Amino acid sequence: MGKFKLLYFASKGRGQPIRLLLHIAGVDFDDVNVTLKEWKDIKANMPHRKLPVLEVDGNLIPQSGAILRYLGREFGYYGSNNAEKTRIDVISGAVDDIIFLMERLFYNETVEAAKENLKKEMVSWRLEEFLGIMEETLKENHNGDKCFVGDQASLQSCH
Ligand SMILES: N[C@@H](CCC(=O)N[C@@H](CS)C(=O)NCC(=O)O)C(=O)O
Repeated sequence: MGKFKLLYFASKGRGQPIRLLLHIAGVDFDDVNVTLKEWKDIKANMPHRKLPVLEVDGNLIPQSGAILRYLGREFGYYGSNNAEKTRIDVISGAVDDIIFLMERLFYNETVEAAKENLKKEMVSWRLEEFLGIMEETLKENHNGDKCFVGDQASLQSCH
């Protein structure tokens, strides 16, 4: 297997869980920080026209969730049985929900009033509810004394 190359912007966002997983798996990789100027030139050639993209052996893999699961399967961070894999997918789904909301807050809401409402909604109940669900979920495994799934870190530990 060739060296991995991660293309993303110089921010945490959807690229950071992938960086963290590559680090905890001890994988040597090129962490390419694409500038907005460079992005304009390469966007048309990127699958799904979005970043992150993981390049391996000449193949370009888009979609952060697919990349994380690919690396999880490759390096043993995607649970050890179907129940653990499902638990990882469930937690990743909850994280996706909150990321979707945050993206609306930071990037898509152009009208200031709408932004303010969204901020209130986010802080007053969505975030609180999300953290409550995460706490419940953590406690389901070894009473919250270890990690979210099984006995070791898995791909969703990187979110
Ligand atoms: N579902 C995709 C979403 C990717 C995405 O929205 N990427 C943003 C940055 S976080 C992007 O590439 N924005 C630049 C653009 O759309 O031109 C994933 O999880 O990878």
